[in-house]
Amino acid sequence: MGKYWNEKIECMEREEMLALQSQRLVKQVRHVWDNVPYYRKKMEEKGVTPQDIKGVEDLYKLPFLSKADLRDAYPYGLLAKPLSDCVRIHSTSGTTGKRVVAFYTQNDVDMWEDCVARAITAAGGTKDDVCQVAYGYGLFTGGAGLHGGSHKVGCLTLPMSSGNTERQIQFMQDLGATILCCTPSYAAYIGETVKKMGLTPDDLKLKAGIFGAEPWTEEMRQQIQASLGIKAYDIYGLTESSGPGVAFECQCQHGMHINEDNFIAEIIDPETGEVLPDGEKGELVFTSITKEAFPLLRYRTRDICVLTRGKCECGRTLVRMAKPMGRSDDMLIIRGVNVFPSQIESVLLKMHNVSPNYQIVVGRENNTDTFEVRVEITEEMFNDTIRSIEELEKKISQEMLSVLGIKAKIRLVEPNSIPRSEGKAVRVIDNRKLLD
Ligand code: DLL
Repeated sequence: MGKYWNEKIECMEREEMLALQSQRLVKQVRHVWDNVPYYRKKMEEKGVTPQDIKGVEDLYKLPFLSKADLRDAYPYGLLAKPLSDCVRIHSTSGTTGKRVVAFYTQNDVDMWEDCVARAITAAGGTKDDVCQVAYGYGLFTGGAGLHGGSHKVGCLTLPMSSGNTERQIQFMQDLGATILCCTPSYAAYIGETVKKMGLTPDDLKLKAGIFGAEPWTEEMRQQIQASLGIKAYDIYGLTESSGPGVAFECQCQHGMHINEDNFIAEIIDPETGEVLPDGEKGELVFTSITKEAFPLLRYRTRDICVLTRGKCECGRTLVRMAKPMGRSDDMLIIRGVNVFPSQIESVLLKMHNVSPNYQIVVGRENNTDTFEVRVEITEEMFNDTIRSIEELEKKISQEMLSVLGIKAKIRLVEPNSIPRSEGKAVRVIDNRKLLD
């Protein structure tokens, strides 16, 4: 088995890819215009018709879609196929407002699973692997997405879902799982539990992990790799665009390759909506050019990242996106300074004697924001002197100030005192929202 799932597409020359995207885009715009009155109205308001879209170069003429549109049109307003042609529904894990529901035809499911198969193959997966899927199953796309891709590759699939961590590890050992798929925070927890159970990575057959659904840093990657004895790969996606597999990491781990034959990516200035050149940081926007049931055009993801072109050493020509540094709506504004949880994680994981378990607590006192970072220390540190604990607090506080530009109160807490997550981690508690 080669290192590509679909070499022709994954290594396609730029000109050819642009021609393919253009042809698919023209067809998709017509499909949406004919079948989605909600978006057609948006196009009419902007004075655009399908005739104006002759290729990728005309993409900028189309109106954006946002999460607010999806909520407005809930549940069927953006459906582009009769419900009788749809075979599946998934939904976002968001906790505020109405959930977003996405619909899939059988062709949509096939395309999605094909994208995930590319990710598994890029992580070294073949039909000889045992793939343990520990993302949640259900409305969340993680379980179903990795499950479908794993089948497609022909791996022996272990549909564990998340939770019951000791049993998870027991199965991993007994059935010789070689690939683990879950959120990075859950992978870190599994790593911790392996150690607690008196096992080492040598007791497991794992070789790779495919982790995504939430931001995670390079430092976190190193920790997970060491605790499980694997190479850890990033995977990106969102319910609105089908699920995991919109982009995936290859062996080179220099950004995630976007499946451009199905999704056209743009980076825009989140304030003005202006399209930014490759290499500039901004909000990621996706246009799905092959989806039938729920084909979003110029969907604003709120994810902040950077695109890089140029051939990767793996041979793929697909554009790469950097690890998203957070969502524009996850960005905290503390005392007027923009703070991303990923910056805090990066500082903490560079320190010795702290674990990757932390929580950011923001509040307000006397009209001023309070900003506290709780972080667990390791067992070894816990048994150390108060003086050395105070020194560590001071060191973290200084480093945080130099990276973020504002002072955080660092509170070192006992090992295992911060709740663990089996899905997406809850890193931020913003008590200011209750006060507003
Ligand atoms: O999280 C889909 C998914 C499942 C991706 C499993 C990867 C693995 P949603 O619940 O709709 O879908 O959340 C989508 O999660 O807009 C990003 O903000 C964030 N996200 C997803 N993957 C990554 C990643 C799934 N690799 C939202 N790095 C997206 C950082 C990610 N953030």
